[in-house]
Amino acid sequence: MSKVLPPGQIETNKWPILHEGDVYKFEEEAWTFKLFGDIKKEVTLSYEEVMNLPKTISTVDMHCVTTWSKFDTTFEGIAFREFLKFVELSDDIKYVRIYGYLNGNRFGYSANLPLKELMGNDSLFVYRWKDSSHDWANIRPKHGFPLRFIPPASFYLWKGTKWASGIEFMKEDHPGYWEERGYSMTANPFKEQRFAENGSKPSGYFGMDEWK
Ligand SMILES: Nc1nc2c(c(=O)[nH]1)N[C@H]1C(S)=C(S)[C@@H](COP(=O)(O)O)O[C@H]1N2
Ligand SMILES: [Mo]
Repeated sequence: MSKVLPPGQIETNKWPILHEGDVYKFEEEAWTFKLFGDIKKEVTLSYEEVMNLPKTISTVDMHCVTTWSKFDTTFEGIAFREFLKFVELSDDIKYVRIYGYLNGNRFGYSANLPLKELMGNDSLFVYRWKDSSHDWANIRPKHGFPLRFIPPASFYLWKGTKWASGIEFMKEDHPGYWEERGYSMTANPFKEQRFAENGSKPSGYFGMDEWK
C-alpha cells in the first residue's frame, strides 16, 4: 500500500470517532435504504435486501479534515455500484448525495460526491472492519453501524456518511451538510481542498471528537 500523507495531515493508528449529534439506535425492522432523486421510480430496500447484495473487501486510507489520517483499514461492505442495479439512470445524472442519520432524522446528514468517482472497490458501504491491531469485527455504533459509507481516499472523510439511509441521484452538484456550512464541494485531501473556494471559512470544526 502506498503511504502518502496528504499535506497538513498527521498519521494516527487509532480510529477516532467524530460526528455531530447523537448515535443512531439500529432496529432492523424499522431500517430501510432509499434510492431517490432524479430517477423515474424511487426504490426502498429492507435491511435483508441490502445485506444480501454481493460483498466487497477493500483496504483504504482515511483522511479527516480535522487533520488525522489512518492508513490501511480493511473493510467489508457493499460497493456503491451494487445499488445502481436497482435504478435506471439517465446520462445526465452526474452527482449523488449520500444521506445518513443526524439527531433523530434518518436523512439529517448528507454529503455530495461525483457519481463517476464511486465505481471502484474503494467506494463502499461498510459494516465490518479490521486493521493491523484489530481482528474482524462489526463497526461500532459510533462508527455508523449498521451501514456507513467510506469514500475513496481522494475525498476527505466527512464524505463518509455514517448510519447511511440512502442515495439521492442528481443532475447538478448540490451541497450536503458540511458543504452547506463552508466545507469544500470537491474535498480532495491531496490538494488540501478543506474549505469552500468562495465565501467565509467555517468558524470551527465538528462537534464530538473522540480519540479511541
Ligand atoms: N451521519 C453522519 N455521518 C458522518 C458525520 C456526521 O456528523 N453524521 N461526520 C463525518 C465526519 S466529519 C467524519 S471525519 C467521519 C468520521 O468517521 P469516524 O467517526 O468513523 O471516524 O464521519 C463522517 N460521517
Ligand atoms: Mo471530519
